[in-house]
Formats: sequence, C-alpha cells, structure tokens
Amino acid sequence: MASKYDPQIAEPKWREAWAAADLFKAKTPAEAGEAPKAYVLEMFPYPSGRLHMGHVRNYAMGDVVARHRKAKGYNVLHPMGWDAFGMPAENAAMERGVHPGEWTYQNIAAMKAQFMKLGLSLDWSREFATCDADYYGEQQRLFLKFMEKGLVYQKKAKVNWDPVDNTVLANEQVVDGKGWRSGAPVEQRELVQWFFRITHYAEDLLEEVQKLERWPEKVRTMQANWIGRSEGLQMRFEWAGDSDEILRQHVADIDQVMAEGVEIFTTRPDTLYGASFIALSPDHPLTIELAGGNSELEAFRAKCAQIGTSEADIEKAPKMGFDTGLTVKHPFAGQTLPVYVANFVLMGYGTGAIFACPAHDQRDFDFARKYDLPILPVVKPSDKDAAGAKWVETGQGADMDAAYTGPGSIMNSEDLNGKEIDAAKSEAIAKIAELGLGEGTINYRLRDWGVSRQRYWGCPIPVIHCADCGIVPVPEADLPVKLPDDVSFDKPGNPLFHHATWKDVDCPKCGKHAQRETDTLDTFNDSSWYFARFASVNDREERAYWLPVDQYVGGVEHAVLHLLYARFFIRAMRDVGELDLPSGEPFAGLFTQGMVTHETYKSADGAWLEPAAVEKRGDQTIEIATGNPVEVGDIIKMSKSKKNTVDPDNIIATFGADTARWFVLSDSPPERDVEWTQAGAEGSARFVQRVWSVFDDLPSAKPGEPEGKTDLRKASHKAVVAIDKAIEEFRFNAAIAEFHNWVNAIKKATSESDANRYEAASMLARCLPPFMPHLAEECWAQIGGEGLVSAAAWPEIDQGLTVDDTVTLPIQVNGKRRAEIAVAKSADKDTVEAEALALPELQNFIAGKDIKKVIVVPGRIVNIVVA
Ligand code: ANZ
Ligand code: ZN
Repeated sequence: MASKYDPQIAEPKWREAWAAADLFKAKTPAEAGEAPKAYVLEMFPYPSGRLHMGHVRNYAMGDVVARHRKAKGYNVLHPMGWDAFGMPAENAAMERGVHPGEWTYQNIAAMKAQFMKLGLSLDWSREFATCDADYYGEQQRLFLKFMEKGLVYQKKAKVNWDPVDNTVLANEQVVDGKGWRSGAPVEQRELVQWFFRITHYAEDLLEEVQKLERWPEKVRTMQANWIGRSEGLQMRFEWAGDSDEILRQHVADIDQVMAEGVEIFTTRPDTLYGASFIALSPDHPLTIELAGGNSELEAFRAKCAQIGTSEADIEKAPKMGFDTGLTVKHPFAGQTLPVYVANFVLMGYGTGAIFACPAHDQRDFDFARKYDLPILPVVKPSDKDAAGAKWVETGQGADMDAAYTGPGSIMNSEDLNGKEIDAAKSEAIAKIAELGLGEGTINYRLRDWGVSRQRYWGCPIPVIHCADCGIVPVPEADLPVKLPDDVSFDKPGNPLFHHATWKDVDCPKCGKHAQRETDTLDTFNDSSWYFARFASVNDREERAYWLPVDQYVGGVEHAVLHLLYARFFIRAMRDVGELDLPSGEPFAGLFTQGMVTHETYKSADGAWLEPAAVEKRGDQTIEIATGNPVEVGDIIKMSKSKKNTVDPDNIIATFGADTARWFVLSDSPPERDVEWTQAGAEGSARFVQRVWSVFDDLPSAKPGEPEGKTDLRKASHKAVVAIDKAIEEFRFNAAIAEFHNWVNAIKKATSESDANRYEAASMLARCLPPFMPHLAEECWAQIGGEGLVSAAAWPEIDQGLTVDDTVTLPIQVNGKRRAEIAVAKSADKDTVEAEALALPELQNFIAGKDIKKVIVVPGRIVNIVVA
C-alpha cells in the first residue's frame, strides 16, 4: 500500500536530528586529521528581514557543494552570518523611528528562522553580524594597521554627493549619474576623505586575476577592465609664443611652470603628428591657477562641475572647451598647438592633460568640429570598409565624418610614414625619449578606494583629530570605538556628527580636548574580510588552514567591487602581518548564479498583481478577487516593485523545503536565470513523492548482496558517477535530469532481485542529500540505513558496472597479434588508438620505435605499423 511522504512532518524532525548531532560543525584541523578541507561559502546576506527566492537559489547551490564535499570525506566549513551595516537600517530609523540596531537584529532573527527551514548544512557556531562590536572592533584594528603601513591616507577629493541620502558615494555607487539607492542626480563636492591605497596592488591584482582558473571568464575580464592597464607615453610639451607672459599674470611659481611645460599621457604616441591641440582638465592645477583672477574661466569650471564625476557621465556630456590663449610646441613638427581646458579630460587619470588627435579619437573629433580646430588623419586604414572612404584618398580631415580608431599604417607623419601602429608607437616613444621630453609608462584606470561615509550605521573610523597632534590613532586598548546608542535621525546629515557628546574626547597623545572622526567606513569594508573571520575568530593557523575559500557562490553584480575589495584586503592583511596566505587570493573558486524570475501580471487598471492573486484557467489568466482577465507581462527578475515575487515561506508551507530547493536547481543551468512557475513547483513536489514510492515497499534491512551485471545495477552505478561529475562541474540541472532517469529505471526494474533493488535505493538515498536532504533522511531511515544519511559517505562504485558495453579487439604489430584490448563500443578511433598505444603489454613491441601508422577498424582490430 503506497503511503504519502509528508514534508511538513518529516522536515522539522530531521532538522532537529541534525542539530542534535551537531552534524555540520566544521572540525578543527587536528580533528580532521588526513581529511582534506573544503571551505564552501555563499555571499552572506544583508538582513533585510525577509528571505526571497534568489536567496533560496544561492544558498541551495552552496549547500549542494557543501553536502557533496562532506559526503566525499572532506572537512567542510560552511558558515553563515550577516552583512548588517548599511543605509536601509537608517532609513527605517528615519521613517519609523526604530533604532537601526534594533531593526537589524530583529531582521536577523526573522531571517534566521526562515533560513533554518531550508535544511542547509550550515555551521551556525560561527555566526556573527558585521554590526557586532567585536567584529567591527577588529576591523578598526585592521584599519589602524593598514594606516601604519601607509595603505590608508586622507586627501581632499572631489566626491559624488548624494543630495538625498546626504552622503558621499563611490563611483561604483553612481548609476547613470544617479545615487544607486536614492536615484537622485549626483553632485560634485570637495571633502577631506579617507582612502585605501588599492592602487598599490594594481599590477598584482591584475596579474593574479588572470590565474584564477576557477573563476568565470567574464568576471576576470570585468576585473581586468576595471583595473584598466594602459601602456603609453608620458611626455612634456614645451611652452611656445608668448605663453610666458600670460602665465606670469596668473601663476605663483613661474620658473617651475615654465620648466614643466604641459605633461600629458597618451596611449597613442603613433598619432603625434596628428596632434591638433592640448586639453587640460578643469581640475588641473594649472587650470585652477589660471582661473584665479579670470572670472570667465572660473565660470567655465563651475559649469563643468555640474556634471557627475563618473566617467560615464563625462563621456555623455556635450563637449565644452575654454581657450586659454596659451600655446605649446609640437616636439617633431615644430608648429604650435593651442591649449584648451576641456570638460572631457579627467583629473584623476594619467596626468589630467592630453594632446588631442581629432582624426583618431571621437571625443577630440567632436571637440575639434565644435571649436573649428585642425583635423589631420595620420592612420591609413587597413580595414576594408574604411579604406574606401574619401578622406583616405584625399588625406584631408575635412572629408571625415567621424574619427577612425581602427588598425592601419601611418601617413602624413614624415619618418613614421608606412609603419604599422605598434611599430610607430615604439618609434615615437624612442624619439621623445631621445629629445628628453618623456618616456614610456604604464597607467591604471583603478583609483584608490574612498572609504569615508558620513553615516551612522557603519564601522566608526578609529582616529581622533587633535588641534596640536593632528591625526591620532585610537589606542588599541580603547578599541572598539563603539557607535553610540542614543542617536537621533531628525536632522539630515551624519547623526554621529550631530551627536551631543560622542565626538568629544581627550587626545590620546597630549590629553587636550580633541574630536573623534565621525566618518564611518563604506560597508564594502565589512564584507572584505568576513570570510577570514569565519575561518577563525583570531587564530592565524586556523585561518591559514581554511583559506582560501574553495568555492564561493554569489551574484555576478559583485564581479568588480566586492570581489576586488576582498582581494585587496587579503593582500593588505598579509602585508601588515595579519594573515599567512601564500597566494593572496581569498576565493580559489567562484561561481556566479543566475536569478529567479517570474511572469508579471497587470490588472485592467494597470496595477501590478502578485502571483498569488491570479489563477490560470485554461488559456486565460484571471484575477481571483474579481474574476477579470489579467494581462500577462514579461518574465523578469522577482522584485517587490513588480510584485512578481513568491514568498519562500509560503512555498515551504505548501510543498516543503526540498521541493523549493529542487525546483530552483532543476530547470536551467545554475549560471542562467530560472523561471519560477506554479506548475514547475507542483512537478517538483510530485517528484518528491515518486522518489518516496521507490522506498515505500522496500525491506527495512539489506536483503542480501546485490548480484550480476543487470540493467538496474548498471543504471545505478552510472547514475552515481554522472551525478558526481555534474555536481563537480556545477551542472546541477544535469544532475537532476540524471535523478529523473535513475528513478525511472528503478521503478521499471520490477523483475530485479530485492537485493539489487535495495542496492539502487540505498545508493539513491546517499546521493540525494545535496538536493533534498530531508527526503533523503526519511528514505534512508525507511530502509534501515545506519545513522543519518547527511553524515553518510558518497556511494562507492563498481567500475565494472559503469563501463559501457565493451568489445575486445586484437592488436597486431606489423601483422603479428601481440595483445588485445577491451574498449567501450562507443569509443571513437582516437580513443582506441590512444588506449592501445598505452597498453603495458605492448610496450615491448613499440616503445622507442618509430610508429608509422595506426589503423583502427572499429569493432574489429587495431593494426600498428612500426619501422
Ligand atoms: C592622444 C590620442 C590620440 C589618444 C588618439 C587617443 C587616440 P586609455 O586607453 O583608456 O588609457 N586620455 C589620457 N588621459 C586622459 C584624461 N585624464 N582624461 C581623458 N582622456 C584622457 O586612454 C588613454 C587615452 O585617453 C590617451 O591617449 C588620451 O588620448 C586620453 F588617436 O592621447 B590619447
Ligand atoms: Zn594632541
């Protein structure tokens, strides 16, 4: 009589059993003995208060890896914690008057309860939140160590200012010129800020990222582009004409400015003969000096400052220029070039000044057309399409419609003519070097990391400002510098700054009245080293044992920032003597999972409807409340604003956690999006029952030894191998397809012996925990398995059962039969040849000889001809 499996009863029961056995607690290195370690980590969540299906998918994937590794005998560390600082807690404080800390810890409790229901194999003994004072206190200690080492510094810098959140934003937090959270247009402001010297590691970060073979190619490329290494030329243009007179009116140190000329950086020294003008950044020191006493230029600078600081914004803004009246000498051609201030030149890159070659740079081209400056093409396209253009015939910039940036050879450039671009670059650099005007250099796009935030809910920067002593680090004994509990959010700006007493302290050095720093650290700091803290609270050896993370799983949206900052932090921690890590890489393997999507629904009046509010009736989708038809929209990432979310709690209450886990892993490859559908979830729930039906009528103890090379035995042993491989390769959907086939094979095998059917079921139960851990336990118990299946070893394989039907082929060497070989029927010629040549018993006849020919007649014979 078939019984039904009830996840609502079984799931809590097994979770209690795991907890009672403390099953997922990582072993210490000493306890682990010979077992290799596996550190499996999913990006820890922000405690928003509710789990969403995206979390379920992310953590289900990590759990597959963690449980699989455990079954394969590894000492697994699979921890969980909370990335708990950040704006939403302050927003809640502002909107609802609840303290950010209270709000955060309540959310953590609520989310943890939800997490628990998923049956994840987590070691909760290492849990912490980044807003715990002992965590951020440790972070403050690291900050001071970095500072001592010169990896932290302060400078006045132009920042992106979010006028709604009243805070500074990192460039990365500016999306299309708007604050990433508030959506408000960003403004520029100058403030004294704290910076981490990430550029110190630019070359290393770039070089090492290429070696991370177990990272997705696209993430490595994104990091490489972010670091942005450019080889080029840094050179000086000397002043010409009556520039000295103009300069004398504005600059303080005329001798220095005269000697320096204009220093530029270019990646295209091959185009020097096409130089048309010089452009300075509006923030170039020289521009600023010239603007003193020149109200027109000052007004121009102010106009430029209205554009955001991000490169994307500057790229999009219309080109604007200001003619300074200054001129410089061309180093080769001798003519003079005008010097402009141009809004598209950034102060933060290269030298903040360029020479412009309009014919081969679109920005320069647009600028030249607007201000009527010369355009001289110096690269003749090798490109077929471009080669036919009129300007190539005439050699006239007037005939160009756009800059040409493709490959080609040099023209209009005297001695460089005819050279390919790369050769011309080297040649031009050599010529400039010979003239003593400059040399080849390397530039990085990467900027130092601005970490100051004018917010309350973050890690306080542990320094004190003293009028006499300057910046004084908080003594280690006084750490952590704790956030004050009594804060108010009724004024805009930084609540720490507004606090009545918090910032008043005595200077640790001289004892005079001084002030605490009121900036807190960018919350990306908190997630830059949490994995080291999971590895051990403070034991270096234990950290060295666990790190690097063997498998990291998270969203591709962190491809640049979080993953780059963590790579920086680990290097910095190593260099200040806080971590013993040979490679300096925090994450040996990285997997970026796709999202969970869902159809969207709109009622007749245009309002978004939740999936729970609609029902499919035949071809129609209707709104349950009104019976009216509903417009079915795009299938997109689940989001609150489009109401196309399903609540994991509801899914678990309806189907159980195993069904939810199974479904999010089943339909598409893990790196792609998966569409949540009710029908799909129901299908997964049916499969749970189908698996159970395999176990339902089996004996509760092993009925004897399995025997024979039967279809069922072959199917089972092959399935274990295939599932193992699919998990290793992050093809969880393929593993799930294998489970389906396997269960079908078991259900069909009614004529097999009890012992063989028992063997199949027992293997199945031991492969299931990574995917459906609760069901796996119930099945295991049903057949009298020993202990908990979550602690059981991965099933062993009889190789003889996994090889496809084989054929035995005779092998002849120069016409004489010397050996035979068993190969898979499906093996191709190359495989047969390779296996034959490697046979030990054949080596006497072929080793060291010149093999002239190997003829494989599939299914018949292998002939080897040696000289
Ligand atoms: C002359 C030239 C001629 C350039 C040409 C390009 C094409 P990447 O490759 O990204 O490093 N540049 C240099 N400093 C700049 C700054 N601070 N703001 C804006 N643009 C700047 O880009 C290097 C090129 O970007 C440099 O090469 C320079 O323009 C410009 F046919 O110099 B080039
Ligand atoms: Zn002092």
